[in-house]
Amino acid sequence: MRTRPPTGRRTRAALALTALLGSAALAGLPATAVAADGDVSVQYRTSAGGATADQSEPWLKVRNTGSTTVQLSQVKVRYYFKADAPNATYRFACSWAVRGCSAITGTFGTLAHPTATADRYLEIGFTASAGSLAPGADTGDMQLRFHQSSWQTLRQSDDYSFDGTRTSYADWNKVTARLAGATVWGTAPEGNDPTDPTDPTDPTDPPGGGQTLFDDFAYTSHTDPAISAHGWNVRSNSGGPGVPGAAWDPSKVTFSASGGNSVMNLETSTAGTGASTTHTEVLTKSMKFRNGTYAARVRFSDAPKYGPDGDRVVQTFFTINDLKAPMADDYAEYDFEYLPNGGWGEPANILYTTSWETYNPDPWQAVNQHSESRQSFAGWHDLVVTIDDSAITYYIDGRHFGTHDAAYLPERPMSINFNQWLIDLDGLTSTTPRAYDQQVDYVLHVKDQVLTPAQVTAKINGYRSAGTSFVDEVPAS
Ligand SMILES: [Ca+2]
Ligand SMILES: [Ca+2]
Ligand SMILES: [Ca+2]
Repeated sequence: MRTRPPTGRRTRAALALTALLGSAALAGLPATAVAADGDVSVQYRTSAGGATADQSEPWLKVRNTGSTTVQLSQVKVRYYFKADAPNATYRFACSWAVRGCSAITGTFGTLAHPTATADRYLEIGFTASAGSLAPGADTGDMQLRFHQSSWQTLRQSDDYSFDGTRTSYADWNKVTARLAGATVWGTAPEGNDPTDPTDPTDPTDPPGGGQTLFDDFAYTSHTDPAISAHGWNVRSNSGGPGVPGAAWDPSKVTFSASGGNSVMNLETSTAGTGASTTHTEVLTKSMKFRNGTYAARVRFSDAPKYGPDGDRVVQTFFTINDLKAPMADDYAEYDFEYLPNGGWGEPANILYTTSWETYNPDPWQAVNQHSESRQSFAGWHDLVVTIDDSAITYYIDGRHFGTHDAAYLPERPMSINFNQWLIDLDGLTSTTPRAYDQQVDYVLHVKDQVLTPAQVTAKINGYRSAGTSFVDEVPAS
C-alpha cells in the first residue's frame, strides 16, 4: 500500500511553483491553443556508444522551434529501449545539466505495443525550476544516463532510440517530445504514439461513459456482508503509511444512522506508542476507476473525541494504484489530505490536494503537483475531483480548490480509498489514550464524465429520492 515518508512535504514545497507557473501560463487559453502555437525539437548524442554498456547515456537538448515561450514543465521527452529481461528494472540518473539535475525527472514506462526494439521507455520531464525556453532557445546539455537496478551490463544495440555513432548533438527523431500533452516531435515505435493512453476517442471506452458507483454507506457494522458484496475491503493488514507497528483495525470502522441517513466512522487512536496505535482504512477491492468524477461528503475533525489533542493526524479521501517499480510512470494517486494538527513540516491545520505522477520510495523523490489551504476544515465538506484528458480539478464545497496539469493524469485505473492515520508520534508525547474520528456520508464516481459540484449534488439527491443507497455500474477494467 501507500507510503509517504515525512520528507514528502519538502518535495511538495518545491513543486508548489509548478502549480503557480502552470496555471498562470495557461490562464484563459484553451489547451489546444497552447499546443498548436508551441513546437520543440530534440537533439541527441551519446557518450557510451558500445553495443553493451554498464549504463546507457542518452544526452539530450530540447530546443524551442516555435514562436512562443515554452514552459519546460509542459514538456515530456521519451527515449525508447528494449529491456534486457521481462522483469528487468532500471534506474535513472542525471550526471550534469545546464538547467540543473534537480530540475529534471526521469521515469520508466512500459509500451502497450512492444516491438523488436522497444518495450520500455525513459520519460524525461521538468520541474518548474527548469524555467522556460524563449523562441529559438534550448536547454543546453542534459547529460543523462540509466542503468539496470542490478548494475548488470545492459545491451543497447537493440534499443530503438540508441545510435552509438552519434557523438555530437544533432536532431534525432527516434525520441519523441510532447508539449502540454500533444506530440510535437519524433516518431514513436510502431503502434506506440505517446498520446494513445489518453486518447479521448479510444474505441475501448464506451461512448460517453456515465456508469456510476454510488454508496450511501448504509451498513450495520464492519462485519455486514453487504460491505464486501458491494466491493469494499475494510483493511486489516499491517504496514504503512504512518506510525511503525500500528494496527489497521476493522472493528474501528463503524456505522450509525440519524434522520434516515447512515454515516461511516473511521476511528484512529493511540496511547503514544506504536503498539497502542490503531489506524483505519476502507478501500474498493477493485482498481477499475480512472477518468471521470469522484465525490464524497466527509467530516473532518480538529480535536480528538477524548483525550489530549496534538497528534499529526491525516484524514483522507483518495484514489490510487500500485507502484510497479521506483519512479514507474504508470503509477497514479489523487488525494484530499487534511492535517488538523499539522505535520510534514507544517505547524497547524492544512488541507492538501495532490496529483501524483510517480515517486521513488528510497531515496524519497516525489513527482507530483499540489494545492493547499492553511485553515480549519473541521466539519462536513463536499469533496469533488474530476479527471479528463487534459487536467485534474479539485473542488471543496462547490468552490474551485486547484487544477493540476496533464503530466499528472492517470495511466491506469485505481481504487477508491478513505483512511485516517498518524504520521508519527512526535506531535504529542503523552501516553494518555486519545482517539480521532473521520466520518463519510457517501461516495460517488461517474465514469468518463466531468460533473460540476452542482451536478454531483443533483445526482446524489436523485438517488436518495429514489431510495437507492447503493449502485455500481462501473465495468471491471
Ligand atoms: Ca536493450
Ligand atoms: Ca450516507
Ligand atoms: Ca503516473
